Amino acid sequence: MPLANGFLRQEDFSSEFFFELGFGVCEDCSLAQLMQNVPREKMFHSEYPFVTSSSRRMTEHFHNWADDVVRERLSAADPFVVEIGSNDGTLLQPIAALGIRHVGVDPSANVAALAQSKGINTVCRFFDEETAKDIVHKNGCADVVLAANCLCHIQDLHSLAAALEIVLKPQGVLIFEDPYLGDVIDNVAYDQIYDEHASYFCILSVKNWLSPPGFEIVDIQPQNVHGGSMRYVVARTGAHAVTPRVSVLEQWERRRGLHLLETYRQFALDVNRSRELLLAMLERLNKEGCRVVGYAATSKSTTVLNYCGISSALLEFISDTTPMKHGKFSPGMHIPVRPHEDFQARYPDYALLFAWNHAEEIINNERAFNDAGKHWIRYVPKVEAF
Ligand code: JHZ
Repeated sequence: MPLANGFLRQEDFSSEFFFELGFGVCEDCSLAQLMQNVPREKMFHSEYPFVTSSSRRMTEHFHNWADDVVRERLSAADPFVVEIGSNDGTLLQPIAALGIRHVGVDPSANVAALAQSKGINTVCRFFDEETAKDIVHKNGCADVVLAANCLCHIQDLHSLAAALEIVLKPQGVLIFEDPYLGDVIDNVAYDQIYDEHASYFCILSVKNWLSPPGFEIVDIQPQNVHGGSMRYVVARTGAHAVTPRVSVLEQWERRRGLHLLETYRQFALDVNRSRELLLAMLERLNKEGCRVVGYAATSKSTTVLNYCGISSALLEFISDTTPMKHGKFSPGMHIPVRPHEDFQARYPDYALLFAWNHAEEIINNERAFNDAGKHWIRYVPKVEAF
């Protein structure tokens, strides 16, 4: 597999980086994880092409979350908030606008600069123990540490726990959100598996990871974004009351077998079947002479295109709204990425929805596409055209 966000120019095809994408689960701690990690500097750098605010729905989601944090968690005098993986500052923006002390941490210089340009205090580096010490030295410890779709990107979870011990106040909370393993398995959302996502969390694995260093999950809140995410509220053991929701979900995970190898063997069969069905549909449409275009050059699309072997013979181009991706080619399969205007200028017969997680927002924005008698193709939770 190539890098999920490794959109590249033609002159860079010959030096493209590949690695073996393997997905496994630890029978001791239940952590679903990549079997081989890519060096972090290869993925997060000064040309990181994903910008959080690329979805209006996600921007609303993050602003609502920030409002909840301000209302429920920042009653201390002169509170201080840290965000790990702050990208363009979308989540911190409402907090910064209230004059609350904050710092965002992100290793990708281009997105960190976007946040800085909006007045969000941002340090451009990886979050680890050294970064935590520096933050505490300059600002004191944090009341709240936030992380949105970020902790699953951090490969060394033990070092991360040590950094959290350094940065959090005794009564402080870590609130993080990541795609939920239960939804990945249930919806056969295998495209969530790619280089950046080192871990695929559930209650069972988060508990096993964070209990030894002295933390516990005090609350969980399922989120209807990115195809099913989980928000975990974590505190030092005994510091806050634990809601019954945590054990209810843990029991469901055991019944669902998220700790059992046989669950993942079945998942592998389901993933294989999904590939067969999608390829069969694309090949049939190709034979019938239909034009098919990809919609949104997501990180997830890299897994689907390369795993299924979908080339530009089956997919004319991929439409995307991110200027940094335009004129480049998709990682591995080298399908051209073009501006959204090219999609609108001449509708294809079918659009393969790589951003199925934003389906509601996109289908609503593109009503004219369906009205013109054109069709979407989706492959999560099942392969279908509509
Ligand atoms: P989207 C990213 O994954 C990367 P991706 C990251 N690794 C992660 O963990 C998840 O987010 C959470 C385009 N788009 O949000 C813009 C349109 O073209 O599913 C972006 O290129 N039109 C941090 O990349 C891409 O989709 C639209 O109307 O899978 C973003 O895709 C919309 C809404 C998006 O994330």
